Amino acid sequence: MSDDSTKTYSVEGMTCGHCESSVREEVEELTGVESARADRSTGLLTVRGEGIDDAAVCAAVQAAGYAVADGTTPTAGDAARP
Ligand SMILES: [Cu+2]
Repeated sequence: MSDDSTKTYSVEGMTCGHCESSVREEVEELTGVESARADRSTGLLTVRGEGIDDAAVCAAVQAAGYAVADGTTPTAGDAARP
């Protein structure tokens, strides 16, 4: 029944655990987002959910005080990941 997918974005400017949680909390408030994970060591934001809106994710990241890197190509269809 679920049509989950995972998208990955590059986020600039995360330097500590607080940065990670700021980004994660903003993104997790978005409609359709089931969970989000930010990793400062790779600079990657992984968002899992249904009908994820790229523009909304970018706006949420900006609201947290960071930026999604230009040229990020969201990857869709990784639903099979455990
Ligand atoms: Cu920080």
